[in-house]
Amino acid sequence: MAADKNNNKQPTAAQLDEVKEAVRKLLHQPDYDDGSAGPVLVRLAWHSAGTYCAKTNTGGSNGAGMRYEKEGGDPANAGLQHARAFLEPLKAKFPWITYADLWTLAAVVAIKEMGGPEISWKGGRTDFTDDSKVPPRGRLPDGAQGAEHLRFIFYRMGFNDQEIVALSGAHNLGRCHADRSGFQGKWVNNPTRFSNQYYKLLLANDWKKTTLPNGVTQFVYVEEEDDGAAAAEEEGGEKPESLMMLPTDIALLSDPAFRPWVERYAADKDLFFEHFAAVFAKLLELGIKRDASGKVINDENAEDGYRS
Ligand code: CCH
Repeated sequence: MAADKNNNKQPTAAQLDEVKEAVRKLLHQPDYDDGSAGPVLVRLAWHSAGTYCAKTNTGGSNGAGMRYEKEGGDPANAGLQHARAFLEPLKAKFPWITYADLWTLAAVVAIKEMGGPEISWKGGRTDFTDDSKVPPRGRLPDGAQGAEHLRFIFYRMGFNDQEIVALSGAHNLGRCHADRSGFQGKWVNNPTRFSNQYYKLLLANDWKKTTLPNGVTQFVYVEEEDDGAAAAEEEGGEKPESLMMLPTDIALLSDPAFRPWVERYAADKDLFFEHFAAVFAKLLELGIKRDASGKVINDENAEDGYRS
């Protein structure tokens, strides 16, 4: 973003580059999960934006409401304190950037760095100074449910069926943690590499419904010997764990409007990247009103983060 001489509070392109470089540097976390902070940073941005309700024009990534217990304590956000903690030193180093901008920008940088597409990102989000505008809990999807629930949640934000399937491709990244969501495991063998593998695996495998010791139901596929050995080698000799899908992921296969998009994205990585970049950029802009210069104007009472 170029410096705007009428609004000297906007960061310069050089300032933003410094933040992006700092995000790239923090992604490598050898002692965390699969060695990268990337996946959980992507989930942070998604959950910050995914509270949006088009009808009431509430929620969305503006405000960084997850800093408050009202939103941060939503059981759907369990584990995202790790993502916020990863970014805290950057907020200290670059106090001019708002949390709302930092969380969304970090995801865009992480996706690119993990081999994904370039996603357009605009800054200028403000941070709430109290929790009065924080959206109610319960707006984020529940992995135990099916297609109807996905439509209920994503139509509320203004997405269509194709966009729901494209967004779901983020499950190429990261994993489920029993102590966060109750689900357990990763969707793909290399969960720190952005690809269309998730769709390929959805279609290629015979997913078996299983109930975990904690009573949670998910779907698993245990790899064949050969694939397992290759994956183990790739991951440094560790025994391969079985891959998993949430009931909501499996719903993409059984629904007649979702499935054709799963098939297209499995067959065409470039199409998936193009559609994912567009829909993720849209997600991050939900609920953000800008004037002609791009300045965010929807929250006149919020602290302006660019006042250093
Ligand atoms: Fe997701 N996701 N997600 N998800 N998600 C989980 C983890 C990640 C659902 C449920 C879960 C999106 C959509 C959905 C990521 C990105 C996106 C987990 C495990 C559950 C459960 C959490 C845990 O235990 O740590 C459901 C239901 C939906 C419905 O559509 C969308 C959209 C995105 C982004 C565009 C990422 C990334 C992760 C991995 C996080 C990590 O910590 O590794």
